[in-house]
Order: sequence, then structure tokens, then C-alpha cells
Amino acid sequence: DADRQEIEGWYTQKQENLPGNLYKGMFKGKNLIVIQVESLETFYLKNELDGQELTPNLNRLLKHSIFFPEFFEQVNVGTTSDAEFMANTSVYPVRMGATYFRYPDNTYNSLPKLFDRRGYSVMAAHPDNRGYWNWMHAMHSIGYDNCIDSNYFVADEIIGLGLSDASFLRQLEPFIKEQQQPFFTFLITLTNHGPFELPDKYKVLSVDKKFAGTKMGASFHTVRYTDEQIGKFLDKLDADGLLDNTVVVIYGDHNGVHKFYSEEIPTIKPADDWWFSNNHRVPFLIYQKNMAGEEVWTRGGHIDILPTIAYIMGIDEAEYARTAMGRNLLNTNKDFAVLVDGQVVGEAGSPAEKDHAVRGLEVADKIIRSSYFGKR
Ligand code: GP9
Repeated sequence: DADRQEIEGWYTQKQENLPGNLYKGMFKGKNLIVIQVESLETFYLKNELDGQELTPNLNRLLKHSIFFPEFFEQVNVGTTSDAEFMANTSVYPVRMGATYFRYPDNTYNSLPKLFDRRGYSVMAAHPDNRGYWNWMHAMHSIGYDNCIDSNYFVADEIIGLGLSDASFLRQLEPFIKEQQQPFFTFLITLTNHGPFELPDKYKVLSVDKKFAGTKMGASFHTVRYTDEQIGKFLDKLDADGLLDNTVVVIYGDHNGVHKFYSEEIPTIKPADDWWFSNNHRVPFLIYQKNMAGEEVWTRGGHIDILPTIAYIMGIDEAEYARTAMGRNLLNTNKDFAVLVDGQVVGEAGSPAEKDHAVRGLEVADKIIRSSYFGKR
């Protein structure tokens, strides 16, 4: 009972109850594609390596996107799976271990359920095997009845951890096109995974020799490659006539080169500003072909993806106000993100508000360990 009161009290205190604004329901009824990109950090976007864009396609999308430059990774040890979990449920991951392995059967209010209720075709796609991070089992519980993994694709090109982004996205496009509209498709990419392997024939950047043999240098190539595949994928969907009626959300799952290879970075000399420091930022952008681009500098993180998407897609807040732990970054007076270690980036408000924000990590732990939403 005490835990129940704490959880319910936490949600009550979280409510902001602000009047609606111009973003509310702006894309109601459109298709939605959410692309979670492996190890994509914000510093790659809009930056140039000796005059060469690292993400020319994402930069092109930004001209028609709402872009959140102050967006932070919030994953725990479940890394990629934690990002997926937060994006789909707006609940922080469990404090110890990986949520998908420890509690794969839990029930949540989730993006797939919100769209399923609206008659959307709902699908999740993964280029890797269903067992990686217990993916398919956990995604079924979260609400994706239709999950397709590497077993659904021809393994005609393996790079690094598995099916190349080029092959995956090429083979995925017919699955997307053939769905009944409106649809919501969630997918993740793979190739930009450490240690950032890429066949030489796909390397198009000229990378200074000071990066020779480093993961940073290798990541420039794989980021550029993944960016190219996303661009081609969206061009194909556009040629299919889908993009006018589709919203595409893209975000990075967690830091990559700065998270897993940080010891190596200071050895690269001389150190340049723009690629050097780890600032935990991953990009989050909402692209619609016919929209003018803008930047929203409100701080947030993975936990805020569901309420932000739901708001623009016209889903009534009452449907998730007491399950989503995150804020709608397009209509909030608060400007913060809680990192995995409890550190608060930005301004959570008064000391009591800051305490409330940080307590969210423990409240989520209680929600998950008790499968709270399955019992309520
Ligand atoms: C592999 C992908 C990677 O399928 O989920 O997970 P990560 O190692 O980045 O957590």
C-alpha cells in the first residue's frame, strides 16, 4: 500500500496541466515510423570533418524537423534495450540488471497499444536475432503483436554485429509499404555498433591520419554509412508516395564511441573541441516532409519520447498521464533530464521538484518489479 501511494503520488505531483498549444495533434492520423539508431550521438550531426559532413542525410532532414539538441541518454545497463523500453513505455529501466531480461513479461501502457487502439497497423522490426536482449519476448509483452527479426530477412550482407543497415532497410521497405494505413512501425539499426566495423568499399570519408586505428575514426565511417542508408530508405518511402502522410521520428539509443571507448579518445592528438567530450547527448528529431524545421532547446531524454510523440499524433493525454513518467517536450515549463546515476541536467525547479524528478528512478524500479500496470 505504501508503494502504491508513493507511485500514485509521484504521478499526481508530475502533472503540469498546461493549456494546449499549436503542436497538439498537428500530425493526427498520419503514419508514424520511429527509428532508433545504434550509438548515434548528437555531436556527429551538423559537424564537419575537414569540410565533409558526417550526417548529410540527417542534416537534410533537420530542415523539416523539430530537433531537440538538448536531449540526453538515460539508459542503464540494458543499453539498446533500455532505450527501446523507455521510448515505448516512458518508464525508466530497472535499477539493477536489464529490464528485458529480468521482467520480460510485464504489462505496460505503451506506444504500440496507444496506436493499436486507434486502428493503426503496428509492427516492430529488428535486424538482429529475436534473442538479443530478449527482444521479441519483451516486445510482445510491451504490446507489439507483430515483431519481425533477422529470421524474416535474407542474411545477404553481414557487417559487424549482424545484417547491414543497407540490407535491413532495403528488405524492410516492402513490409512497411504493404501495411494497411495508418501504420506505426518501430525499428532499430545495427551497423553503427562498436567497434564500428565497415568494409573499405563503403568508406566515403577522408579521415585524417591522427584518427588512424581509433574507434573515433572508425565511427565517423559507420555513422556516415548509417546516415546514407537512412537517407536511401526514406527516399524509397517517398517514391512509394508514403512520406507526405508519414511522420518519422529518429533518435540515438545511447552514446557509442564516448561511452565504450572513452579511454582511447584523449590519446588522439591534437584534441579538437567538437568530437572530444562526452556530453551524453543523443539526437531526437521529429521529421515531416512538409514541415519547416525548428529547434526546441528544452532539455529531455528517452523517457520523454512517448508523451512528446503522443501529443503531436493527437493522442489524448488522459490515456497516458498516469503511466508515462516523462514530459511532453513540446508543452512543458520544466527543463531538465535525469541521467542514469541520478544526476540532474538543467533545471528541475525547486529542491522538492528536483527530489521528485530524481525519485522517478526509484518509482520506476517499484513499478517494474511489481509489474504495477498489470495489477492496477
Ligand atoms: C543488437 C543491438 C545492440 O541487436 O540491440 O545492443 P547494444 O549492445 O548496443 O546494447
